[in-house]
Amino acid sequence: MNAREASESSLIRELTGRRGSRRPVWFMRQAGRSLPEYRAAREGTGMLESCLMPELAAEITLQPVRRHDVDAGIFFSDIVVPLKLAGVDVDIKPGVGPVLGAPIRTAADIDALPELEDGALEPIREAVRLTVEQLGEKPLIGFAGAPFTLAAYMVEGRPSRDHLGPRTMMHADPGAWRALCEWTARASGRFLKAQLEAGASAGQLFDSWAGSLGLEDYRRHVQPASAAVFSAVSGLGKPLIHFGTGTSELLGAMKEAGADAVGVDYRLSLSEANRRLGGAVPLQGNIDPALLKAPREVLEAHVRQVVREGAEAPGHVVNLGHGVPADTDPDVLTRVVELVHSIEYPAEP
Ligand code: 1CP
Repeated sequence: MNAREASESSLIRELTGRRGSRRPVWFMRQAGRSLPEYRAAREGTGMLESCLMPELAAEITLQPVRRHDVDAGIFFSDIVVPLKLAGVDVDIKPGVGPVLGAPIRTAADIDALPELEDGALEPIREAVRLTVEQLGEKPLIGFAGAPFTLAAYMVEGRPSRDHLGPRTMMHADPGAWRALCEWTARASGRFLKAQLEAGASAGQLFDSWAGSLGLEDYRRHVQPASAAVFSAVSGLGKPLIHFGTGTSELLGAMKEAGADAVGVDYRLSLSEANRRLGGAVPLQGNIDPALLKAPREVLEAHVRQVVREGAEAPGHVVNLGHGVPADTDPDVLTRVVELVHSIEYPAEP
């Protein structure tokens, strides 16, 4: 898609606070295990290996766009792909998630981390180019993991619930913590920049686990590194979304890190999120994924409420409050898209 078409897409209009002709909707984890065509395409190929096969990554990115008529593709990759491309021993284990061969625990471990070279990102650029070519007039969203969420996997060495390891490190050895966040910020910044330069129309920074932090720790030990990722790409003029879960108390600080729009999880109503952000920030969210399995009329009433509350903000992109659960019936998602598109939408005066 050329730059003019992209800037007029409903997604980009809402993210920049301009109403368009249709209310945009996409879903976090719209590509993935909920789709039989995804399971077929991935058969016999490892997760990280798939991310580095440009034709396969493009095909998987396009699958949910074809099936659901969502208003954007989200690039099929993973937040740990830049670690892998830098040469860190990381894998994504089925049913578990990212696992490191050797967790990063000391200043010496951090010093020894290999730097992500720009040339290593070529498979990512190629996959984005192929995807954008086939998406036609729909925009592609690029993404990266925020420094805290990435560092949490690196320190714990695997998924964790309370992220005690990284939260201890930021206080016990603030110098090492800062160095680790600077490393992850550089890696994520380069990964996101490669996608935006190759043709993605917007970017999302996932700080999925930032909700385990209090506001003071977030501001002192995390926000500067997230701000560094935003500033690495802010010159490209593409709207940037900042999302985390359990981050109701952090929304203002996440906006201040340099985002144009804020993703809200399912725990906070969009009306309240809009109030907390001074009515000045486009919002994304926040259908509760749990309701995808509720009776049709219960889900429909919830979606209508999300849409009503989103209309109070200067822009609204409909999404879930976190990712699509793997066992979701894909037809339910298709119906949510139809419903969102069918609700009367105020045209620009
Ligand atoms: O075998 C499989 O199918 C692997 C499942 C899977 C998929 C489809 C993983 C492992 N990652 C992905 C793709 C992915 N990951 C995308 C693109 C697809 C899309 O959104 O449609 C994106 C944007 C991500 C980002 C990602 N990876 C996040 C942030 C978003 C979120 O869900 O909060 C996180 C936290 C990860 C880590 C990760 N990768 C995979 C899993 C299962 C996890 C989470 C593990 C945990 O619980 O800590």
